[in-house]
Amino acid sequence: MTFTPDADLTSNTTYTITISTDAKDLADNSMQTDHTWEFTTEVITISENLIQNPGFESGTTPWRFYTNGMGTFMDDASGDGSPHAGHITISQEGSNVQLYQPDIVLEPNTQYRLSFKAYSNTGHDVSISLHKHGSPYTNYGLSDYVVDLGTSWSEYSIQFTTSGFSGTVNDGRLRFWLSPYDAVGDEYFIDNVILVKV
Ligand SMILES: [Ca+2]
Ligand SMILES: [Ca+2]
Repeated sequence: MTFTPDADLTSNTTYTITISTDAKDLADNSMQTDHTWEFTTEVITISENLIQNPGFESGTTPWRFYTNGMGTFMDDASGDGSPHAGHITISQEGSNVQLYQPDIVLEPNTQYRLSFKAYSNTGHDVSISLHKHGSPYTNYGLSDYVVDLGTSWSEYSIQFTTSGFSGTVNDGRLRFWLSPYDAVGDEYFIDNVILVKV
């Protein structure tokens, strides 16, 4: 006998199945008593992306670009298989050039995986940090991790364990740091930024 539910079952839930005495065998004999058993579905943890607007498909918010040189940040470039990507153009080098997203909620001493797609027109690189958004900018477990970008879309993945805080925080800043790698005329493209608990 095969039972096909109308809707998907919910994870981590106990279901009870009853075959009542209405059930009959091929010779038309009813069962003498109801037969009941139960089972529990598996626990499935769906890791939620902690990054807002991860593919730059809804404008540039809440991403922020800062440079003490000169440059622009827009969502006017094509992504890798999507209409938009984050697009930074450098018109004057700076010593502090960063694309970041604040207000990231993080649990202490927990494994996370950051992945993203990126390239630059010169293959110039970027480094990634995750730190407290405000002073004293405490590092939260990912510090100046250098990613060797190429000149066409590639996907990068970094696994790390949070540190530097003891209770859940909501003030993480994920930072793509372009100096000292950037140069005048550089264009950087970033898309599909995904930060999940592992
Ligand atoms: Ca995109
Ligand atoms: Ca490179």
